[in-house]
Amino acid sequence: MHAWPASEVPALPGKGRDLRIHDTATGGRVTLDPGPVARIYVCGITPYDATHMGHAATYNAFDLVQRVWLDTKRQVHYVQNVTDVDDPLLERAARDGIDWVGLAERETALFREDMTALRMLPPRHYIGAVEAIPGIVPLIERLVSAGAAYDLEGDIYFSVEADPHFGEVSNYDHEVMRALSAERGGDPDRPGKKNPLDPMLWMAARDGEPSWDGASLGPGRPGWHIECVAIALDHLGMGFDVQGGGSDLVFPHHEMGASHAQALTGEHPFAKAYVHAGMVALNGEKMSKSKGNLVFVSALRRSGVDPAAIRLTLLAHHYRADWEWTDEVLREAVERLGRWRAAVSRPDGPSAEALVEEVREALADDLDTPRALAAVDRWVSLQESGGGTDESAPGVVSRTVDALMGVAL
Ligand code: 5CA
Ligand code: ZN
Repeated sequence: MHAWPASEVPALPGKGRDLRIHDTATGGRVTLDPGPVARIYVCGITPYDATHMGHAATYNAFDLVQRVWLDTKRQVHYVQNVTDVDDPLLERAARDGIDWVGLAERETALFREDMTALRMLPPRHYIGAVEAIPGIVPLIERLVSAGAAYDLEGDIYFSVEADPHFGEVSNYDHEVMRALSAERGGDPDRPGKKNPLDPMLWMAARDGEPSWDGASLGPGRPGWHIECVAIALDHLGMGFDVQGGGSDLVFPHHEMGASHAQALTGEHPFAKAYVHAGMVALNGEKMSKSKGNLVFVSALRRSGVDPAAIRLTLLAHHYRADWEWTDEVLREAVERLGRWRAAVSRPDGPSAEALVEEVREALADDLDTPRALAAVDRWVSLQESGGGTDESAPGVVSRTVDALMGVAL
C-alpha cells in the first residue's frame, strides 16, 4: 500500500537528545539508544469511521517519537499496518449494505488525507492485512509445527503457554485479562480452548465472509494479532525499539503480539519499549467507532478549522493522559496558533537559542508537549511585550515548532 507524502522536516541548530520514554512492560522510564537506524511499529487503523480525534492523538504521539529521533540525525524505519480485513470492518460493511473492500479503501484514503493535513510523517512501509496474508500463513504453520498452536473445529488458536514471557507486557492478572479479552475481540468462553485467553491465529472460512488460501491451514483469514507480528517481523525484525498504539491495545493486542513473536523466534523481547497513548473521550466516554461518539479530523477541516490548530489541541495534552475533546480545547488552540503566527511574522525578536533546547529537552523527557508549548508561549509573550533585536529568532522558532512538533506557523 502507498502511504502519504512527507512534509519537510527542517534541520535545527545544535544537537538532538536521546528519548526517554515510559514503557508499559516495565512500568518505568527507559532511555532508548537505537543506533543509527531507529525501528518503530505503530498499529494502524481498522478502516471504517476514520480519522477521529482519538486516532489523531495516538498518531501524533508516535510522530513526535519519530521527530525526536530525526533530530538526533538517526534514520527512522517506521512501519504501520491497516487492518483492512477484520470482524468490525466486515460487520460495518454488512450493516451499511456496502462492499467491505470499498469501505476500507475509502476510509484509508481519508486517513491518508488527514495525516497529510496534520503533518504526520508517513511510515516507510504501510502494509494492509490482506497483502500480508501470504507471509502470515507460514508463520502460523510454524507455530502449529512447534506445538505452540492447535486446531479447534478448523480454527487455529495460539497457546499462550508457549511463551514463558506471556503476561510481561500488560502485567495484568488472569481475571483482568479474561475480561479484556471478552471486551476486545477475544472469545474466552468458547468451549474446547486450552486456555480461555488463547487468541485465534487463523479463522476457518465462514459462509458469506471473505477467505484466502491458507495452505495446510485450509481456507480462512488471519487473526488480528498475528497480522501485526508478521508485518513487524518482516520489516523490522525482533528487538525493535518501540511498539506503539493507544492504551486500549495493551491487552490483548500487544501482549499477544509479543507472545506470538517470542514463541516463533525463541527470542525476547519483541520490542524494547511498549508505548501507549491515553484515550481521548467525548461527552465522558472514550471516543470509539463502536459507540459512534466521534469528532472527525476531516469534518473539522471541512468546516474551516486549520489542521495546525487541531494538531496544537493534541499537543496541549500529555500523550499518556486520558482527556476530553471539547470546543473549548479547540478554541484555546486556535487562539494560541494565532498568537504564535503573529509573533514569528515580525522581522526580529528575543533570542530563541534557549527555546530550541527547552523544546528538545521537554520532548526527549517522555514527550512532554505541555512543557514544550509552555516554552514557546514564554518566547511569544516576550515578543509581544517588547520583542528583541535578533533577526534570526522568528525563523528559529518557526523551524523548531515545525521540526519537533509538526506545526507549520
Ligand atoms: N487496527 C487496530 C490496530 S492493529 C486498531 O486498533 N485500529 S483502530 O482504528 O481501532 O485504532 C487505531 C489506533 O487508534 C490504535 O492505536 C488505537 O489504540 C487508537 N485509538 C482508538 N481510539 C482511541 C481513542 N479514543 N483515543 C486515543 N487513541 C485511540
Ligand atoms: Zn496492531
